[in-house]
Amino acid sequence: MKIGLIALSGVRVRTPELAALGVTLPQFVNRGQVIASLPSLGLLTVAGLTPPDVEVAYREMPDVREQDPLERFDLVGISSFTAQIDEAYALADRYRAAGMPVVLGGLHVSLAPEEAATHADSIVVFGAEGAWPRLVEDFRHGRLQPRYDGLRAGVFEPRHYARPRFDLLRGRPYNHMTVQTSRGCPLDCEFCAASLRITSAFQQKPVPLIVEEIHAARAATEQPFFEFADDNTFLNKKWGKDFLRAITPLGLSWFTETDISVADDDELLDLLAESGCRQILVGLESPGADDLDGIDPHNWKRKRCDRYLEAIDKIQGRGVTVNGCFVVGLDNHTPEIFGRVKEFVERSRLLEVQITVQTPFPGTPLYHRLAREGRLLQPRYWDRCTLFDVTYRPRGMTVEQLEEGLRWLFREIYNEKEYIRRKRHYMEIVKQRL
Ligand code: B12
Repeated sequence: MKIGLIALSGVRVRTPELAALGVTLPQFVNRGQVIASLPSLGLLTVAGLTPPDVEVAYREMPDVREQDPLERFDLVGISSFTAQIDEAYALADRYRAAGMPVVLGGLHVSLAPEEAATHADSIVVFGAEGAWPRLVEDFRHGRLQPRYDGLRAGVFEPRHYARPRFDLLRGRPYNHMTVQTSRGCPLDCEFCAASLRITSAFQQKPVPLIVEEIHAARAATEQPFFEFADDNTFLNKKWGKDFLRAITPLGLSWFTETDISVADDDELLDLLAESGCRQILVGLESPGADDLDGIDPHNWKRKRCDRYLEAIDKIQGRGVTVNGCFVVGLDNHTPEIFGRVKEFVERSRLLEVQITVQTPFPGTPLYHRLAREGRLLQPRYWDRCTLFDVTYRPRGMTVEQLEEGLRWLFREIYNEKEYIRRKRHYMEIVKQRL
């Protein structure tokens, strides 16, 4: 039996003016090309959970063209993010029309299962752990069920965990690798559409398993740069220190996503720098406390906001850069937000910045609220869930003001001159600390 696991890779933007701008902004494009090469860790995990006597093929399709011939498999598994779900459905329909049964799984399928079920022989909702091994056994015995619910907790326990099949990436021309160290995030921001939505509790992988995964990933790629595919790696400082001590001897270069509280702990920061961490991506979301009111149930980010500048200096002073993420179009934002973000970026000396537009991904609390308030622009706008396309009526400005403000910020922040200025500032901080 041969199972084909198909990843729709690459990045997506819909609004033509933004797409056009994207190709002319050097810093934005560079990062775009790097991230677009990341593999589907979801499908490598599914491959790891497949019984060893079943052959697995992993394929990446950056661009699905109708005329491309379909490779033959006994069973096809396709992963899903919202932005490319229509491409995933079209591909699933073609495989099924050619007589190959299809299983759909992943974030979008978990958030919109009824819709996904109309394009699949079976769907897997939540994690593949606890579902995929059962599904493969059922398929072998001719009793495939239309839906399998995977685990939302305990996914890293020995009886459910399987190491992702990094070996399937051998020969791939990219050296960026993803490894997941945790799943979920208790901050629970209203707009978040990441792994938090397929978990019922924050879960951390035992450190020895992460080290084994790193070795396996290294065996498949020469000198990989690691991106930890987490929502919030250093939530638990004690676990974080154990993890950093374990990976320091490995001599890695790496990146992860976490929250600003890493700056509270000097020992953690020192370990972070020693372990080869090059950059942490932090969701700052907005420069002012009032902007952040209500975005997470405990107003955690609102309470932290006043200390953002100090925290960024502290982290970057260790030689670890901060990629500060801002979301524009929050309910408390008015058109003056664009200028304030620009000003904050200048003051902060952040080396890298990510600006996105608030996006009501289906199934998130934000989606349900905006639907209730009648503010969604279209009933179904999944291909615009790119983080760069406006899909709802903002509260404090018009759709056009939000679109224009986003483009203005892109031009102001992602240009060579600005980047050089930020780099110079960053070097000053590093020198001060030496
Ligand atoms: C790495 C990454 C990428 C990579 C790799 C994509 C890929 N092919 O996997 C790249 C850079 C290409 C990418 C692109 C995009 N991304 Co991205 N990306 C991530 C990131 C950082 C990690 C994802 C990951 O590896 N998770 C770990 C794995 C193990 O989890 P998983 O995929 O959920 O898989 C588990 C289950 O879902 C399930 N499963 C998954 N697939 C399948 C398939 C089958 C058959 C089965 C049975 C089960 C199953 O089993 C797995 C194990 O339990 C997350 C943010 C984060 N911190 O999580 C954003 C994230 C997934 N990306 C996001 C977005 C918006 C995008 C883009 C639209 C950005 C853009 N404008 O282009 C594009 C999407 C284009 C596309 N091709 O789909 C959003 C998606 C939200 C959503 N609900 O759709 C996230 C959550 C970030 C965010 N800010 O919200 N991304």
